[in-house]
Amino acid sequence: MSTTAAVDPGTLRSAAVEVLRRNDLGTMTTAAPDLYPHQWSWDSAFVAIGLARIDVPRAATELRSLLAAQWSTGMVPHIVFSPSSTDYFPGPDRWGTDEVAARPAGYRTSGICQPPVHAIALRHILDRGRENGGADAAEAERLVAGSLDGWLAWHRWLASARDPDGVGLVEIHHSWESGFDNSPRWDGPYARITPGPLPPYRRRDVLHVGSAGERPTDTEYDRYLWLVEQMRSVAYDDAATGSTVDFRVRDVFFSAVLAAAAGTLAGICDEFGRPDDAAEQRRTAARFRAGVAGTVDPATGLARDFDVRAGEWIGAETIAGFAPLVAGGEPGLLAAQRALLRSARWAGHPGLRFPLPPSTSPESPDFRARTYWRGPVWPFLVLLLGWAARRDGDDALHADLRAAALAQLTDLTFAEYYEPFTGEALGSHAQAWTAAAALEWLA
Ligand code: 2M8
Repeated sequence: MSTTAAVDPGTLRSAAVEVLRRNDLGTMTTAAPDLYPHQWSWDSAFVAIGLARIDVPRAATELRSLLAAQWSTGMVPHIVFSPSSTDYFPGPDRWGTDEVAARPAGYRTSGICQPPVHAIALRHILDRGRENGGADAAEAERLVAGSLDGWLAWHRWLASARDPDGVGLVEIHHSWESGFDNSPRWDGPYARITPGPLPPYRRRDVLHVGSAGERPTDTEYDRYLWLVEQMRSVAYDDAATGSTVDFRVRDVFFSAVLAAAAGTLAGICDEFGRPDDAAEQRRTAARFRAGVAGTVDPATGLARDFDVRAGEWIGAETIAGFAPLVAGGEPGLLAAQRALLRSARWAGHPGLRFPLPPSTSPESPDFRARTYWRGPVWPFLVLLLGWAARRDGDDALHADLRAAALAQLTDLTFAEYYEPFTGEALGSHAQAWTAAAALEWLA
């Protein structure tokens, strides 16, 4: 197994910058040029992290553009549609959000959300701005001052509307909210859904990848579209959605991201003279950290999602099981998770092209090496794990992930995901958050 970089860092950097430039629509960055021609919520946070390495004001603009589409409830929508493309399905007409009063005028959006990485991106922009000083520092400070209330409202909405009972886990209503669309995590909940009548539709995603087999199946897409119909039928009202929708899962990885983001936002609140907000965010972080830790299966050492409708834990062996590493937590738990991450069931598997954790364990019967969220390696997730490792003082894990990630990315495709055994680039190429991950690792 080789982790030797095939190209020099300058070449990798220039190529990554070029990908972000190509995806740049001016004030928003598309997640990918053809497959995803709009702004996605958690993609844009990673994009902002990468942009902060090359252009602090542009990074600030990325977060501002996303936040401008925040609903009055506090929800940050998972897609902000660009008016310049209709080449994505489901588009805004299918979502039917134009009539929703909570959506800000002038923005077309989806009606669901994605994991709240944004405060982590805000921290990166602030740090890069201060390192650079001068106009960059001033711009980063302006961004924080002007957007802090929006990020607080976003976290508050998640902590209330999506965890009304205070269990410390975020409930999601569509696997698109998790960002792990067709992960084996969701096979059980989807198997229990029988879609009702659907208006006819034609998928566009399969037109933009090498093989339709890399993407979710038509059976899965029918369920995805059915959930959209259900939420649309109640105009995306928070309370009504919970009692209407056929997919209700407490998502452990989403919850871990909220814990990490709330902890990060607390630090920013301190620096900006907001001690009460800081204390509130620390309470949120502690609540969701505890919620995440409470899901760990003693038999496998992995954290688990919970299917609310079925009333059962979800035992799939996926990278989401490492949620405690993202959330942070008690040292013994983190040490056990790090050992598992490095083990032969994960990044230490002897057949891997690069020692990086695949999205599903290669030892799991659910593993599919080429299929989207069922096995391939996702570079942005590796970056998130590396960030969390450094936050929690595991510089060795950070360094090992960095070396392997950079070696993987020197193929210069900036693929959406990679086949774990061969390193083949799969899905979309020139994926924005993959290029952003390269820039962050390089720094
Ligand atoms: C994928 O999800 C979208 C739907 O949101 C799709 O397949 O059409 C996921 O990988 C998701 O995590 C990601 O944010 C999005 C854009 O990269 O693509």
